[in-house]
Amino acid sequence: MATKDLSAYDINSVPSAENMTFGIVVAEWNWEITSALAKGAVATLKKHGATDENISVKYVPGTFELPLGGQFFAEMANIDAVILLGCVIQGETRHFDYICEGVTQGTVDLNLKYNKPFIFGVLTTNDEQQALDRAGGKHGNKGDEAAITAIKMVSLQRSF
Ligand code: DLZ
Repeated sequence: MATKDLSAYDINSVPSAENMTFGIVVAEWNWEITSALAKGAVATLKKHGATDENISVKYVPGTFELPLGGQFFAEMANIDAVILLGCVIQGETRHFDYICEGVTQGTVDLNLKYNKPFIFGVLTTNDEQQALDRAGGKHGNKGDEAAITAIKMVSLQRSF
């Protein structure tokens, strides 16, 4: 799968998601962008066979809250993989750095603690245009890519 441009990925290289269950956590901050990521992720999961009943979408206020939202899924539902979707845009203060550090380490911790895939679908950009370019714009939709990564990781886990 191409990492820069999803239009180049080989659809046949993606396993069927027919019997897989997914949680998606979406940050409400930068909603125009995160809602586009979520739309892409859901459409891609369904394109590969996931059913509506097997996709659960929940919302958290900001990207910083994504790991806890993911943990709620891990603790409370029978979910094969969780996709975390957010968008952090560089501002004038160091808030950007703290949010990015928190969500990154939090996501790593979830993967290892629960031994299941928590997919990092967070855009970390210098400005809004860069984010729009990656949420259905000229660089594709990173929500699609997160969905494919989730399917592949569930399939990998099942292969062991
Ligand atoms: C506070 C804040 C700021 C300044 N910027 C963003 C951002 O660009 N993207 C995002 O998802 N969230 C942002 N937030 C909110 C934090 O993620 C978090 O919701 C608050 O700090 C409360 O914990």
